[in-house]
Amino acid sequence: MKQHDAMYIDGSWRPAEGSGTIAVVNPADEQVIGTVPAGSAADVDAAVRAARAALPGWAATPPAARADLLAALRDQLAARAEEIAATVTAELGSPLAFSAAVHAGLPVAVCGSYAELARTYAFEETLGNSTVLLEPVGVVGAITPWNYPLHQIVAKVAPALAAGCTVVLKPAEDTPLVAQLFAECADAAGVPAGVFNLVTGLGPVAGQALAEHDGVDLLSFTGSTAVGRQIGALAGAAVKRVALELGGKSANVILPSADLGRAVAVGVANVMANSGQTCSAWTRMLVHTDRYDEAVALAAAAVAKYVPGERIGPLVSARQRDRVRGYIERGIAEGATVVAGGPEAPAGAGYYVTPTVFAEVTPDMAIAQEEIFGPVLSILRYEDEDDAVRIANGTVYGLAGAVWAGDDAEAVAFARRLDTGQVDINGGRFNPLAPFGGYKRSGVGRELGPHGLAEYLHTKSLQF
Ligand code: TXE
Repeated sequence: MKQHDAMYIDGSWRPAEGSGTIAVVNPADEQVIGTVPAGSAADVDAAVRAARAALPGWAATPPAARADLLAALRDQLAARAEEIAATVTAELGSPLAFSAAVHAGLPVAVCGSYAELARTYAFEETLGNSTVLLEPVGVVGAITPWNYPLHQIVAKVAPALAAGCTVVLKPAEDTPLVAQLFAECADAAGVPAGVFNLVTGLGPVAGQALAEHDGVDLLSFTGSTAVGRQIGALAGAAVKRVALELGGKSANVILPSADLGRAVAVGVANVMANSGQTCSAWTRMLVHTDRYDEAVALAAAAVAKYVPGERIGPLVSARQRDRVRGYIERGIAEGATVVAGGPEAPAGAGYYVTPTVFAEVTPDMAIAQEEIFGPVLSILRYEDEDDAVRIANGTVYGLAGAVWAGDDAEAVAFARRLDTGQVDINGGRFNPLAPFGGYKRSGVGRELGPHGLAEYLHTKSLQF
């Protein structure tokens, strides 16, 4: 696998200011597969300066030319899809087929949708006697997590570039290699020097330096609620724009009229995807009491097919594995019933946990309230529709969810009562134009589509 012992700043690969490095580990076999520079505050400063210097030129580039560049970037990502999939599998551990379809495929779709949007978006609008100019916010500091390492990068960088902003990216330390690949793609696509910059490094060092930097106009962060709070506080103190995509505890509500078999099968697949390391995962399945036992049996049977090391990968790190196992033990201690899996780890190397289903979960339990971020499903029962709404809305989060019913209209009527940013109706299909983001403590702002683009734009009104 090709690697850089340098960072991409101002259009070229430069050595880091210090000599620190970060080891990258394959979570499937615990072997070190490479090292990347551990960037310092000085490296972040160099990258922010480059981004600031490049801003006037890029902001003045016509949207159609920005669109052409994003189309070229999409083509680069598509051309290198195999390499991208192999890299994500090596540093995240996801099965290769999933890496190819999702980790490599999704960014192509998202980058392509921003190439289109840059071309068609109304960067100027008329309101009565005013003309409103939509202008780039400026230099963006993007801090991304490891769970969908390339998607998270593209979901920030593509709209930022479409808007005319310049970017400094600090990717997760667990998955920096695909970030290097992305920088190569940006370079090959012809992104001008300084418009996109990559600083690898640790969160509390490079991430913190970026979040605190005066030269950054907008912070876009995806990750834990704890760090999101700190970033939001820094942005508040500096009065700068912030977008936060944080955790979730989404509900998969199966109404009595639904096709139970399909709803459970899709629901289980949703939670197991990416080893459960998905902020929008439907980790709480809500089933009417009359069909509860049937749903539990179906879910337990479905999960048994997720054999670790075959259909489901490891977790990203020993820390995440221990955290998830801790939640499984906690669920047992709180009195929930394990109907599949449990805390015993599969034998051998790798940060695996056994896919687990809990039944008889009550809304007050930690496994019904907190983000576990692993292949663990909690099944709760409800008595009637009001009860289901109460349970679904009864966490601090509100990122995603699903509703299943005999027809879409019934599901939509229920979805209107949910305090959450995105709901899949009777299954749903991914749409790169649909806004994604949280109600409540799941975050601030939206990603993807025109709503995601708007985060990177200032409005200036001219009155005539
Ligand atoms: O996240 P962190 P972690 C949730 C999920 C998971 C938990 C912990 O529940 O179990 O968070 O994951 C950078 N200043 N999500 O510890 O630390 C860090 O380098 C600036 C949900 O890995 O928040 C990385 O680039 N930056 C989620 C990024 O923040 C800092 C995805 C995310 O890491 C920093 C991932 C600091 N002080 C985890 N400290 C989602 N919403 O999809 C860390 N970082």
